[in-house]
Amino acid sequence: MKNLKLKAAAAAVLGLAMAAAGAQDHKREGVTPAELNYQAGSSPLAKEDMHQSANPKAPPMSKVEFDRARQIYFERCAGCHGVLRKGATGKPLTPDITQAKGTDYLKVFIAYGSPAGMPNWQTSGEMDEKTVDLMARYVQHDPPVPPEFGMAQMKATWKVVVPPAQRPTKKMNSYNIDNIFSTTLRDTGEVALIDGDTKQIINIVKTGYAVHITRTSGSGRYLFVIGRDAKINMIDLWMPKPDNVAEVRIGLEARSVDTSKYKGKEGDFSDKLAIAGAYWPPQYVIMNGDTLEPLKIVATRGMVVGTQEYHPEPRVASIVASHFKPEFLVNVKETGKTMLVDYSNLDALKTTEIGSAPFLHDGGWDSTQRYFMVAANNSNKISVIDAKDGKLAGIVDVGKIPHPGRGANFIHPKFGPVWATGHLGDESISLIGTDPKKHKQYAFKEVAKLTGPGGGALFIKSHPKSQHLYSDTPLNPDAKISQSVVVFDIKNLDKGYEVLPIAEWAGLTDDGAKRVVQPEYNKAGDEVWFSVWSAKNKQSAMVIVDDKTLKLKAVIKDPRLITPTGHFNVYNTQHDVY
Ligand code: DHE
Repeated sequence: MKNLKLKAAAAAVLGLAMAAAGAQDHKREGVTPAELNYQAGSSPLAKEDMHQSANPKAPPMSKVEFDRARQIYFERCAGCHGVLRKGATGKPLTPDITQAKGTDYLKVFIAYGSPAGMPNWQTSGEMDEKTVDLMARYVQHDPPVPPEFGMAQMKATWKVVVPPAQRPTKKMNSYNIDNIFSTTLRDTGEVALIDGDTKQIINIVKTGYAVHITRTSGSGRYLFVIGRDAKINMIDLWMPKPDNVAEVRIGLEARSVDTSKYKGKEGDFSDKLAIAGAYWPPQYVIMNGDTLEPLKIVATRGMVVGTQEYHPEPRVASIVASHFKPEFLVNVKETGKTMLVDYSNLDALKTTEIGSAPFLHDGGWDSTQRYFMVAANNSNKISVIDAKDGKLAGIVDVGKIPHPGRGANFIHPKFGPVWATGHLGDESISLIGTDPKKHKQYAFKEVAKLTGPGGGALFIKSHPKSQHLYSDTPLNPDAKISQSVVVFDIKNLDKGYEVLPIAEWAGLTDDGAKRVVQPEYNKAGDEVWFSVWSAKNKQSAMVIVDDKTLKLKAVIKDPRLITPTGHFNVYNTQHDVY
């Protein structure tokens, strides 16, 4: 009986939801499992203590219930609905909205999901009826606010393990450091430094929780690794055994880090400064490039492009260092703004604000390193930022939820230099012209669409010395697709793709997910490395393909390679080669 009632209510609510989705939010219809898995990553804020405020209009909740619900919210919901529930890629869930809907309506929504993208938490078996009831009551309470994280907290976490004066004055090892790969070991909070020449692990370095990316210093000597918990580790590749020399936390949750790379008339800034962007608190932090001492914190709270409404938690997504000026390009997700931050004088910080489209996420340079191509992912657009003239060069409509990583540059036989992105939400690969001088008619337009094997694509890559374009699809629900990559011959794109069964080549014997993630070239541009990513308790591996023959070249299997995801070649990362 109870079930029948719930089903009847569900039908009514879903009908309303569909109408609402159709009317206001047609772009989010038909959200794929790939998109949902990708965005519903656990937030380290789940572990932070927060204050429960008593809202008399909300259904009662004990402190124990509130804390349990808060933890679930930060593990499952905050990625889409935002820390303060003001809405991000998901809808806002503030008490004025949720109390008006009421507990029964919310329970149905949480249990059955919606065509606009809400997962069906109960019918998928992820939550039981009690948990759904708990969450329906929780979202009617005032959102608890995680603590701020300012200079005092940062300084308390800042450690210089080896001070600059005690570091080597020259390279003290025989590694070809240009060809070292820093491989994220996501679930152990470590990176594996792998010698690209011998394929041997040099060291496993302890880092922050669920490491996200590695970037290199301007000189290529140091690696900067950032964890989801906003901890940065600085690794010195000149040490006899490269290891951690400094660390700091710049917030409670983060994804991006980079270093100053400009050398020119205003000075040589390589290795001088580092920068990292936080998801919470919404801020970026500029640090000393030698020691990670935090120097300057800048908040990103502000107005959304277009609507010009205030957003209380615009997260900092990709950050990249300009080669044209002493500037960092800081992409602020929810407000849809790229801040060009002039770091030549931190006491009189000048910032150029370029608005394009909300949900700026990942991106990379065109081949001249003048235009930064950044995915406004939930807007289905690529914004093009001209780092030389400090202006918006274009906004390009592409497929559903573009996800380029840093994208791929190559010369198209007809359209000249192009930059490519794959998509999380569909099988297309968009090619965008990037040469406004010699191929003006194609510049910053989608000039062609290739067809990949399906949605769930995360990373795409090419190399100036390669004839190939590789695209992965680790979040595709079909294991055959998520466990392989496709390769296009860039001189014969019409021929379609060839499939490389990377996970099969790894020869793993257990039943792990074996998702194949992120093509990354070696320095010479004649090998392409992939992670075969399984859960923490399953075997994973790295697979290396010969780029000329597209045949298997090597497999690295080691019990220490737990949950490898991104892997970053030192030279290619230092010089932005992709
Ligand atoms: Fe990432 C890049 C954020 C999920 C692996 N990821 C980025 C960047 C951002 C970001 C902002 C750009 C950094 C830069 O260039 O400065 N990623 C997020 C999320 O918010 C999201 C959706 C959910 C989350 O909770 O983290 C998310 N990312 C993932 C994954 O699930 C991946 C596959 C595995 C993991 O580590 O969790 C993943 N993200 C990566 C990698 C890069 C990245 C490997 C760097 C790509 C590159 O080529 O530079």
